[in-house]
Amino acid sequence: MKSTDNQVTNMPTPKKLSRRTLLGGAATAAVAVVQTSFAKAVQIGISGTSFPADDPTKRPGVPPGERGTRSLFEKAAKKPSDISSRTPLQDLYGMLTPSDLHFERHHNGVPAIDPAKHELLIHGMVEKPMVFNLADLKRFPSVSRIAFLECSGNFRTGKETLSPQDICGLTSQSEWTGVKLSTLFREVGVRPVATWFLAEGGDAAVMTRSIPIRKGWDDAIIAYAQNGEALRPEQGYPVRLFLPGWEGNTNVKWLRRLELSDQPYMTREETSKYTEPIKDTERGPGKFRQFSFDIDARSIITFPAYPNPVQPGWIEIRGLAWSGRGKVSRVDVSTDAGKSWHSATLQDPILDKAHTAFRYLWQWKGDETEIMSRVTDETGYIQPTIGQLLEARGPDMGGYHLNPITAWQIKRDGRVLHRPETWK
Ligand SMILES: Nc1nc2c(c(=O)[nH]1)N[C@H]1C(S)=C(S)[C@@H](COP(=O)(O)O)O[C@H]1N2
Ligand SMILES: [Mo]
Repeated sequence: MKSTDNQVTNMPTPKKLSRRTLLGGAATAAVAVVQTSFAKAVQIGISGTSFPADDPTKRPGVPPGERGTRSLFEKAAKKPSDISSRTPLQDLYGMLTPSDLHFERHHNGVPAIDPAKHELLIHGMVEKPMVFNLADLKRFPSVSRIAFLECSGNFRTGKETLSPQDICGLTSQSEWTGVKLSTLFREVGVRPVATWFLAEGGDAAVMTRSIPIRKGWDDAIIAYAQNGEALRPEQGYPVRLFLPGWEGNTNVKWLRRLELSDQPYMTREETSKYTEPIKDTERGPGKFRQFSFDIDARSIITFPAYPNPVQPGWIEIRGLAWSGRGKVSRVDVSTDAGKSWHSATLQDPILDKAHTAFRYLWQWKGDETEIMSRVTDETGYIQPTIGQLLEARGPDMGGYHLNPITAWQIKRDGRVLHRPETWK
């Protein structure tokens, strides 16, 4: 083992096991790693009879429990701030986000709601205003769909020591189950004059957003379940609006009211927030884009990525790609700082408005370089560079809907660092 391995890696170098090391005797590197983690587990006080013995074949294991647990060796966590917490994309596999690692964004905390008392009112331009409780909602035909949810403020840059979680951890993917909003629209008899509806949450932020009616008729879901269980409180228990492919903010959690109207309501979240400055030349100076609902296609390499180092040899570059406008059609990967591009393998299933896993096999010879990915969605939209975003949106792009190609610098010693974007 080279000396750098001990300093930087949290993945032990696979070591060839001889018959002698297998049968005991000198401690192998792999065993040493396990013992270190075990010691940590003891330190944080989770050990006890349930934790593996030195030799787990020598005493019975733990009996089944009421709920499963994650291995104590696994450290993936959301690293919360006061207002949000981010999915640790670099620690996950495949296309689904474990529910307890789904990102969170709350404008005034997570309310505690008794589902027996919660009601959803649908009124305004309808024939028959109605109130539905949770049991009512569950009696309607249900739908399930796997789709991502992303906050439109999902972007960070500015220093090298940022992980995929830091840069774009405000996106997660679940299977959402509930009743189609179109089913409820028919039930209440939405009047043809209605062109918008207001969605209102029952949290301390009383989040409100105006949504064009066509999204309600199209694929909006009143979701009460996520990944096979009831919604988590953080995700809007007991019901949230789920709008596939639309900016996270419109997916109102703890949903308590829908009001049908013939115009948008111009709430705080669609006037002072969640709008983007547009180029002076487009509509005159000081103009903002409003109701920018679609999440633009984006991809990110989650391995290799900071903080995990690499070693020379064959590396499976892995990442996620998604688009709010449909399916991912292709992902290209560059391992020479954007000079040449190679098409990555997409993992089935490739779903509409869903995180899609990609991979590309690369032999790293140990030279310094930059790697990056670029997605194209089925509308033909190609993920832009930060320069192209600037060109299209102007120098003051604001903080929403930023989806630039993200590059990782690979250093000679195997360190992987974010390449900060510079434009301000
Ligand atoms: N009622 C309510 N709904 C809300 C919010 C909120 O604060 N209150 N935050 C919004 C924002 S900005 C985002 S990005 C998503 C986050 O959903 P999540 O916490 O389930 O990931 O919920 C949206 N819906
Ligand atoms: Mo958000």
